[in-house]
This record gives sequence, structure tokens and C-alpha cells, in this order.
Amino acid sequence: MERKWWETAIGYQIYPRSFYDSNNDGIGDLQGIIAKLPYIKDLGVDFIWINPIYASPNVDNGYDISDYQAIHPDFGTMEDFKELLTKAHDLGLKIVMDLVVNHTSDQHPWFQEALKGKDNPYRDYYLWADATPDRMPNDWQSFFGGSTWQYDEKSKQAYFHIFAPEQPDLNWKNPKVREEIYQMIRWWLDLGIDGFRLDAISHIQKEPWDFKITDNPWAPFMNVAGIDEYMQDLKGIFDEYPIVTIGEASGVTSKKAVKWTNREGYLDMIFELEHQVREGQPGHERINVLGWKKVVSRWQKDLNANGWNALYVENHDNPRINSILGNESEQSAKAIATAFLFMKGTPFIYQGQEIGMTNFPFTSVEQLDAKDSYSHYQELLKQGVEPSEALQQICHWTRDHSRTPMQWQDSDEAGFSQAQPWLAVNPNYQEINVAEQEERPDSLLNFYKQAIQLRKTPLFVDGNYELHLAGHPQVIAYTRNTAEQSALVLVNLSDQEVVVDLPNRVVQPMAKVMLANVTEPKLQKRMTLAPFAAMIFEY
Ligand code: TEU
Ligand code: CA
Repeated sequence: MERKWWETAIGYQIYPRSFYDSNNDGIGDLQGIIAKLPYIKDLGVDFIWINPIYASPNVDNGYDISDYQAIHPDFGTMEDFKELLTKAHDLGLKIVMDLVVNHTSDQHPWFQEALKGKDNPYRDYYLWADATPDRMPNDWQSFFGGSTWQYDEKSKQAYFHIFAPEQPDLNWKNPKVREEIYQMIRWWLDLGIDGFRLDAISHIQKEPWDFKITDNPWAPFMNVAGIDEYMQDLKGIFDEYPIVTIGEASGVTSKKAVKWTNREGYLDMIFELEHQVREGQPGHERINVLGWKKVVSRWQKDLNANGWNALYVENHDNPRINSILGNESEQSAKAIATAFLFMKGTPFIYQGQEIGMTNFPFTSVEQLDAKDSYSHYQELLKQGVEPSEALQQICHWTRDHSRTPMQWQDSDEAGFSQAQPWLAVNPNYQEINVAEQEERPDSLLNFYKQAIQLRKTPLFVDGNYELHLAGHPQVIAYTRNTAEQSALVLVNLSDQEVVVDLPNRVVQPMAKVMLANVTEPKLQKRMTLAPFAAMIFEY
């Protein structure tokens, strides 16, 4: 079967506010990305996914869009964007944009019109129902805390939002809304971008307002029946362009993902959100290795023949993986890289992951920016949780850990900007930064570069995935197999030495080391794995 370009590609996610600030106003920007294109190219990745850069009041850092066809002045201009696109393409790098069409900003002209009253032609662009100040149409809860409804005194109705109140959900049942969105999508694709990451796309269809929630509070807007019609429309447009589409599609199970991502599927791949299997007390949770292994292996299996996986361990919505799965050492970051990068699918690396950036030591709620963290903090206080405990709980898992500025150098503000950045730089920038790791042959950055090259070989693109030692709570072991070649990926994801007995069929005496973070490992039946040891054998 002919390979699509994105099946052999590796993505790099840029959170533009925090990547590189070219004009020293404390905010990363498009010229900053342009300046760093050689760095991205040198890393060896093939495409860049950029978080939203559209006009936005920034209640949710760009995920609240007030004009889909304008660049936020913080990031630059449309000319800057076109320059980025051209310069990236010149280097052989593709550009994927974020597409946020579940909701707009409340400052979007459509919503401003809708607010004018029930007769306004834009009223039905959003979802409204009769309400009183103390009686909402139903008791559904939003992802960011509190009711999904916001009361409008003027019309004695409430509008629906699954994220912040400033992010009203669009009414996809309205054909005019769909037409506007489809036109906007074509406009971007005609500009020459290489694809979309579709934000919160599994939420665009909602259950009837009298739907009763039983166990899952998000059930009324997670992959609800009827969504297929809209996805089919979107697919029709996407199919006209040689692009990649990646859906953020929580609630689409690994079984259902086959239909979403096979060759006839709506999208090329989806980000699953199930693998964040956490353990421990609130405020101290970590990733549970066994749980993570089970989820990702199930996705590998269910999409093996039909469908395609998007592989990731970090993004802008989660803490740094080396803090919640590793022990913040380079060794553990190399182990995590080895564990996830060689599975079947298209891997994504989040900015800073390649140098092992860690969580930020937050000590007060004022240091946080993320909207959801703040509202969850208020909610915990309301429930009677002590302020210090509430702080610990939200700081532990806040999305802001991954949003601190990229650490380029050991100079002030980590070389991100000469001004005070919009979010504080992690105080460990003098130890963890790009410049230092570029110079040092055994650095994590150089390990990533080596791993990325290896990842592009046919074995890791095409090979079947098979999990071994399935029940082991600390070690992940899997093989990738084609008719010609096999590789065993073996990683200790704990800070303890572990001894494992491998199944006989993977113990090949002629095996060669392809990649390792320990010196000269040898493949044998009984393996003693040092803390966070990682190795790949080929045979
Ligand atoms: O996140 C959305 C998101 O995580 C939910 O859709 C998810 O399905 C839910 O939490 C279930 O666990 C995206 C962006 O990544 C995020 O940064 C935005 O804040 C959000 O959408 C709103 O646009
Ligand atoms: Ca700037």
C-alpha cells in the first residue's frame, strides 16, 4: 500500500506564545518561529503543528477565536504567517494549524450579533434555551468547572458552553454555521497550509437538553450520534487537499477510532486522551506505567491493520512528562522518548520535550495563567478544601507547566526574550537549555535527533506492534516486526533496578543495538535493567 506523507513523518508542536519572542514584548511570535526554523529542521522533524494564532481575547490563550481569518497582533500579521509558510516549505517543513470550531469567542461578531436578541439572524449560530437566573436548562457541567449554561438577562435565556463562558458553543445543526466554517477551512487550505489539528472535534454534536447523565458527566457532548454527518462533510473538503488531519477526539474509543482513521475515515489520525492513567493522592498523582501501557497497547492493537495512531506524551494541556512519569533526569527523559517514539503511528514532540523541560515550581495561585486551573481552585475552596491543599492539587496538574517559555540558553529569561515573559521561565533554565545540549554529545537533545532518524526507517513505520511482559508494572517491552526485520524496544520506566525474563522468541543472539541510554547492553533472556534504562535491539 502506498504510504501517505504523514505516515512517515514526525510532528513538532509549537505553543507560539512560549516558543521564541522576536520583538521583545514578552510574547513568542511568528517571526520567532521563523528565526528558529533551522533548529526545528535540524531536529529532524517533518511538520509543525502550531497552537492557535488567530485573533482572540485570550481568555483561553487563543482557543477563544474572535476572527478565524486574522492573525493575533501579539503573533504578527498575515504577511508574517505567509512568510513562515514559505520559509518552512523551502526547508521541507510542513505547517499544520489548529482548527477550533466547537466554539468561538464571545467577542466573535457572530456572538455579538446573537446577543442582540432572539430575532437576530445570528441567534441560531449558538445554542440557547429558556432559563431563569437560578434555573438553568439542565445540570450539565463544563470542562472548566461550573454549569455549561450562562444566563442572559436581556433575553431571559441561557447560552451553552462546554469550556469557559467566554467560549460559546457553535450550533452545528444550523446549516449556515456549517457553511461559514467550511468556507473558512477552504480559505486556509487554499492559502497552502498542510493540515489541521481539529480541536475538541468530538464535542460538536450534543444530546437533547433533557438527556440524563448517569456515570460520565461529559457523555452529553462526547462523540454523540449525528456527529458523523458533520465529519463526513469535513472529510469531503479535506480529501480535496494533500493534507494531514489530526482530531482531538476524546470519547472516541479505540474500537470506534478505526472508523474515524482508516483509509476511508473522517480524519487521518486522532489524539486519544485515555492514556493519562494517573495514580496517587490528589496533588501528588503520577502516570501509572501499567495503565499507560495497557491503553496505548490497546490503541496499537485496535488500529494495527486499519486506522492510524497519533503518538504523544506531552502537549500544552498537560504537565511535563519527565516530571510525572520520569524523575526529571535526562536518563528518564531518554527512557520515555524510547518508550513512546517507536510505536506505530505518527509521533508528536512538544516543544521543550526534546531538552527535558520539567514542571514549574508554582507556589501561589497568582503565578498561574490557565483559566481552568483558576476555576478549579475556586471550586475546591467552595467545597471547603484548605487553601494550601487546594493550591497543591491544582498546581500539581495545571496546564501551565508545559506553557512556560522555551529554554534556549543560560542567559536571562533563558534566551526566550529580553523582556519579562508573559509566563515565568522555569528557574532551572541554567541547567536545562538548548545551547548546552547542542554542545554535549550525550545530551537528551542529541539522543532525540538520533532517535528521530532511526524512527523514519521502514521497520518503525510499517512494522507490527507486539507487546511483551504485558503485566509488568515498571517495564515496557515491545517488538516491531516486518517480514525482513524485527526490533525489540525495552525500557525500564522506574527509578529502581529491575530484573526481567524475556520470552524466548525475542532473545536473538545476533541482535545489534540500535539505540540505548546505557553502554553496550546485551540482549539475553534475563535482563538486569538499571533505573530508566532504555534500549532497542535489532535482529
Ligand atoms: O482541549 C480540549 C480538551 O481537552 C477536551 O476537549 C477534552 O476532550 C476533555 O477535557 C475530556 O477529557 C482543547 C485544547 O487542547 C485546550 O487547550 C483548549 O482549552 C480547549 O480545547 C478549548 O478549546
Ligand atoms: Ca513578541
